[in-house]
Amino acid sequence: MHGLVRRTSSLNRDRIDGLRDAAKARSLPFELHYGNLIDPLGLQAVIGRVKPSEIYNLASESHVGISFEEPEHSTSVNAVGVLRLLEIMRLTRPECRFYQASTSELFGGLALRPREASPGAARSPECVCTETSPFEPISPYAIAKQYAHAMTAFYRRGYGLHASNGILFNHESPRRGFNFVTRKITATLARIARGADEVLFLGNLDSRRDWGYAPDYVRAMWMITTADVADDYVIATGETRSVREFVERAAAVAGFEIAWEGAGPAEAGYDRATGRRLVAVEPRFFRPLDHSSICGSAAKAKAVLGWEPTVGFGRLVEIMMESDLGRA
Ligand code: F7E
Repeated sequence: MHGLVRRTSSLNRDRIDGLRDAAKARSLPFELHYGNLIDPLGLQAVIGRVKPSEIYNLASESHVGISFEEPEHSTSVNAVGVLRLLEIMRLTRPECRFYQASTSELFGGLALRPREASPGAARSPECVCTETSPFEPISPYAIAKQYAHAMTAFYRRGYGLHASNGILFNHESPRRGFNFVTRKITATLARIARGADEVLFLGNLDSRRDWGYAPDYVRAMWMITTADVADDYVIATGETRSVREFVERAAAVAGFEIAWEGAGPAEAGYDRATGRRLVAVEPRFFRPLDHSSICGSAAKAKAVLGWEPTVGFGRLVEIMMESDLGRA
């Protein structure tokens, strides 16, 4: 097992620390190499040295919100970086299998189209996306990922490489970075419960996502890459929940019951028992463009690969919240 890591002035590898021991326990080699998707010569050198049989490209400027601030960097890494990898593979290691971390963000704009509400529905029906749904990216992140998605499919069709896209909806775990909304919620509420923080500041509370459990999705990546035939697959749970619901569930695990008051930027969440303000809305966490109601159908992954998620929304929130309460 080999990993590519970016050089940083301080080490930030705590999330992969366990991998070395896991590899050792299975008598597998484990080696990290410095590399960067914006440095093709470095990539070529590593691929030449390691001679991989499978490449999983999860490297990305992966924060959608930050991609609005750094659109060119996002494009260089998320779009052209993938072309660099594919071209090196084609020229030097065509027998290698390739997995591209594609994304549900490709469908973002579909959620902004007006849709017919079903009679009696409290809100518009969700847009259920499949492998044949049209792409409508609405962020620099997603526009770059669309290029990478198309290139991966092109190297498969045009050059016969075993190259697949996993169109993954949001996948979360205690290893999620702190500036993604799920982990921000669980880590901050855990600190609040332990008296080490006061208020959780969030953007759009009514934004909805199809949230699954990352280990289930990593299993899907492996199933996609080791399948006889390379192809593209949507990986999702099929249901959406709002940021607000995530907060309520996580707060309940930490022993709080949230009562919402106010509206828009003045809305806040209070602990029903003490009246203390625990959640507040902060306009800077809103994005110039965002979507809020797409979910995915993983029917093809189920039919062809036998993949299904094993952890639902409630258990996912518990796993993350319990982990952060333990850390705090
Ligand atoms: O935002 C809203 C925010 O940053 C989720 C990446 O892995 O999944 C992820 O992208 C929602 C958005 O993830 C805050 O506006 C409210 O509507 O956790 P997120 P994401 O943008 O969905 C996809 C599939 C990927 O491919 C990406 O790489 O939550 N939200 N308040 C907030 N979001 C953040 N980050 N922080 C807030 O305070």
